[in-house]
Amino acid sequence: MTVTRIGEAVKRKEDHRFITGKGQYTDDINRPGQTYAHFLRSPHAHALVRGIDATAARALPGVIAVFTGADLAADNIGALPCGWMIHSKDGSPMKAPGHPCLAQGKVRYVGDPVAVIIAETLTDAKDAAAAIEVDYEVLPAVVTAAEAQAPGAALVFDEVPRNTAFEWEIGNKEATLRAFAAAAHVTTLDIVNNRLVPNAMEPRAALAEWDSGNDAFTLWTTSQNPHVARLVLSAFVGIAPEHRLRVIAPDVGGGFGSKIFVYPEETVALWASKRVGRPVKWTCERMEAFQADAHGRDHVTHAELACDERGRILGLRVKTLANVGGYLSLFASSVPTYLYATLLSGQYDIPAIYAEVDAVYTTTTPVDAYRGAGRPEATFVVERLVEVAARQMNIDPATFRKRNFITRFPHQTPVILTYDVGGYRASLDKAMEMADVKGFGKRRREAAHRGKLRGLGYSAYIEACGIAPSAAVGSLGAGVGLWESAEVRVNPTGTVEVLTGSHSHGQGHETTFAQLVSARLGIPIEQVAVIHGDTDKVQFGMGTYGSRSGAVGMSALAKALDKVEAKAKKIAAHLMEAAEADIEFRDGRFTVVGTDRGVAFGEVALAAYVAHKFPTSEIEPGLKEGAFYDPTNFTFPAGCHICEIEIDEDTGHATVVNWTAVDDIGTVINPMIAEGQIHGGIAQGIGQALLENTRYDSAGQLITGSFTDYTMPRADDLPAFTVGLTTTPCPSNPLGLKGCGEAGAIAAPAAVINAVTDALGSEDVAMPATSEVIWRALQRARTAD
Ligand code: MCN
Repeated sequence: MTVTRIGEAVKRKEDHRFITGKGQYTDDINRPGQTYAHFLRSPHAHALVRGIDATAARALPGVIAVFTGADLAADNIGALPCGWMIHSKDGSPMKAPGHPCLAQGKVRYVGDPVAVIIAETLTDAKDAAAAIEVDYEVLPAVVTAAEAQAPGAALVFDEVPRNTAFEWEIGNKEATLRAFAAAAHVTTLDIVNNRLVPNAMEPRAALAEWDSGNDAFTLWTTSQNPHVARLVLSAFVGIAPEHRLRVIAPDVGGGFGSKIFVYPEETVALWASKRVGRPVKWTCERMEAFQADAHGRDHVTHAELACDERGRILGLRVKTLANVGGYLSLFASSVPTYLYATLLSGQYDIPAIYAEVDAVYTTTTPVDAYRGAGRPEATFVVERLVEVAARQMNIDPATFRKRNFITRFPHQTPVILTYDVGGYRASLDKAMEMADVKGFGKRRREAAHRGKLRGLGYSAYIEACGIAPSAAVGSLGAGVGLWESAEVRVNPTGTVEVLTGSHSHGQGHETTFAQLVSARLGIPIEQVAVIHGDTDKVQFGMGTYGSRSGAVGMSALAKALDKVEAKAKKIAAHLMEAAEADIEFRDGRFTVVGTDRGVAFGEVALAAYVAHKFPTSEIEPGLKEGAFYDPTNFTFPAGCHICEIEIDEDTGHATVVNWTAVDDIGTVINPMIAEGQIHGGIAQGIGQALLENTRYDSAGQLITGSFTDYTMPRADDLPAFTVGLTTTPCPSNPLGLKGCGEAGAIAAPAAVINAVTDALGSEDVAMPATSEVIWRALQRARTAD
């Protein structure tokens, strides 16, 4: 039995069940009499659905029902909502015609669900899908945002001209124009931020059950935010009143943002469970997930940086086309706007910034949040511009960065955010020392002897985490702020249950939240259970994304613990017949200051319930407290990653040989978990930079639709990471925490590409910098020579 401390590398409590195969994922759960759902999906990127004939399918053995969009409409099941409202620069509201769960007359991407078959077995359901006749009138596909905006392009929605959902702007256009007019040097880059498929280890799944006796539903599902899912399914889609819908997100095997949204399949399974009067199970298959899970990134950006003759940044100008796919997914409007363009100041003191973002429909899978969501795209733009500008001006890239870092806090950027605290130079200096930048020249020369080109790249990233304080979100013009809830239930024996609205799907909350309780109450971590992911147990919560669970979820827990301690103190005072003001709580004991009298936390807990040695007219029995926490600002994790890469001159193959990450994530609860989070993010960032790409052909067919064509990073693609920390505690939450869950994915792509371009001596290389891309760059350079 161990009492843990904040800052201690406690091993993850949940890992015992995961590594012994005792985790309970949605697909592990089965209900008596359950049926199986299979979705018939569009083989076309863009087509009118003239008719669906399911007569033959319905007659096949094992088939219980076949439903189409018409059945949902007949039951008044609404479209999926389209997230935060964005207004275009002309003041008009974004054009979001809605996302039907099953096609209503038209399909808008390959994989768009057209019908669902409910059958006794999955095989029966799949066989029946082959027997459904769909009369499609195929329309031209539009795959890229530029193509979709071109005159004469096919319209994804008839009512959305130029396929443009919104044309948004941020910053000061005139001031930026003036900055560029005064510039001694302008750096220009055209950047493609490649589209990614999230590929969580566990695919999405749903098991829905309708209780006819109470007309109530239970949905087990792979959600990162079960309460928000319940709210959407109830208030927007209209499946059932909120109190008659229980959503349980049991163990979830990763999400990386892709499980925040309410998708068609989970919604249809829930609705269908009542229609067929039996539980309905659906588990996405891997290749199906490539088409059906929301993708990430897919920005095309024209970016310019204006500098004076000494390399001081004067202004930054950006025009980004964000491909949102066939429908506007739940957070798709906020990712390329509030989460992207507000971070375009990076770590730099930039006097003037102006950014324009067009969100464009195409006939591709919808695009939404994926680890970092907007912030990796912003970091990539800023860190590539800075790197290229430095090289063009013959200034050492580290010196260029230091010359432009923000050094005074709080710092108001020209793109709304107020950075509270930071130490950017300290992170860069520490990273340079840990990476032995001084010895790089020698390593480069040694590599050249082996026929390798060696390069070094920096990425000084910043992110806004702890999404999303009401105060800050209000100033961004969006209506909703996102707080978090926590309840601490102290049992009579002194053990504790924490109920949190955060959801752990790989981040180790069962350990870190328990660690906080153990440290605060002085009780062994083994005596603390963390309960999450069930709307019947936790009343409401906003869930996990935007690296918010530490900064917001644990702050709510800290607030609830304050209340527990305050009440326990009152009880302890009565137990020891002392004045409350004389009671001190430390290391799990309440003592009367200046005496040897004391009671353990457990004794107070017992007294709170069963041995009322206190007037219940004054103090209510029991020890259970709850809190909601709404932060006053985002947290701003920042740091510097340095990548060292070697390129084989003959094949173009790039090998990441060293990785140094110095991150400022404020106070650290559990360094082992935080490091693990940073490692995972770096792996994903390296994947984006070197390997992963989502490609459609001109007909809108996904040609990277499996792991055969879509290259995920593997262990042998990655070096051992060297991770260090600098710490500036966050002033806007009681624990001083900043998030760490996305940092690696935000920092890594720019560090890799900066290293590749350094090795090649070229200015630009597109992501992913595969062997072919690099080999071609080498050939071009040779031809130019
Ligand atoms: N932590 C800490 N000290 C800090 C900050 C955090 O010890 N200063 C701990 C926290 O207590 C928590 C973990 O580190 O146990 C991550 O905390 P935080 O940065 O607040 O992130 P969240 O818990 O909110 O997780 C969300 C984040 C996001 S947005 C994505 S995407 C992501 C990520 O976490 N998806 C993941 N990490 C993932 N890890 C796994 N295994 N699977 C995913 O899907």
